[in-house]
Amino acid sequence: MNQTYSPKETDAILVTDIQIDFLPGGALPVKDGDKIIPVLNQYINQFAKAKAQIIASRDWHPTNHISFQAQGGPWPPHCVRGTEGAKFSPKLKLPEQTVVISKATDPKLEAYSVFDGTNLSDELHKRGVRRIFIGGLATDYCIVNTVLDALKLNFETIVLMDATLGINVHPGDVDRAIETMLKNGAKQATTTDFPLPEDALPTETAKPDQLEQKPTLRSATKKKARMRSRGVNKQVRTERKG
Ligand code: VGL
Ligand code: ZN
Repeated sequence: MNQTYSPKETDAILVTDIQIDFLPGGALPVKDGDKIIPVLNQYINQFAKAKAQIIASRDWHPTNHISFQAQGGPWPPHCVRGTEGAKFSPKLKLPEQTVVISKATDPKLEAYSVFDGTNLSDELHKRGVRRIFIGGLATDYCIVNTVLDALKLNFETIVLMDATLGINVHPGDVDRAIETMLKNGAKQATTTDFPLPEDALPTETAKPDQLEQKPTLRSATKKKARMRSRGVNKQVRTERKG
């Protein structure tokens, strides 16, 4: 049987690096990277309804970052802080309360993990987070390194398998990254391991007594509106007639 995860307040969803440069057409595109955005949006919506913490990371390099080819690194320039390519995709729907974490900001240091050189751990502890669900880009860099750090810090760590994609510079990199995460204690989940979106509504709105009250409230509002538009006397006459 599938384990069902119900998001709660002590959970966090960490959405990694959904930035223009990592998407098709960008400076360092992940193939089909845009396809996971609607899936992420659906998870984000579900986690927001459950009042879980929403965290979004971004690769946020200075122009002379060590990971760029001009500095002897492996990558073309990408996600240079303040540029168009470093922006989150406009298709990603991040709620207002999202905590944004910028990473790999030191020119001299590569940092794939969102924990590396950031205040992510403090943010999570401050909010009482125990479980981290992670999705985004790229499985074989940011995600595997972040997941291994999360496990070391004793967070229960779940990879959202239908909302992550990798680069695969060497064929098999993504498969190896997944194997490494699982071997170190990460769990994996997909959309089907979560309650259907309509079941995930806050419990108050689903209480039968409140649903029964709804028609009453609605007719009371209508009555008031009629009284306002027609005047009290007319309203009284209408009611006598009825
Ligand atoms: C990443 C490649 C280059 C990542 C960052 O965070 O996944 N990958 N820079
Ligand atoms: Zn980078």
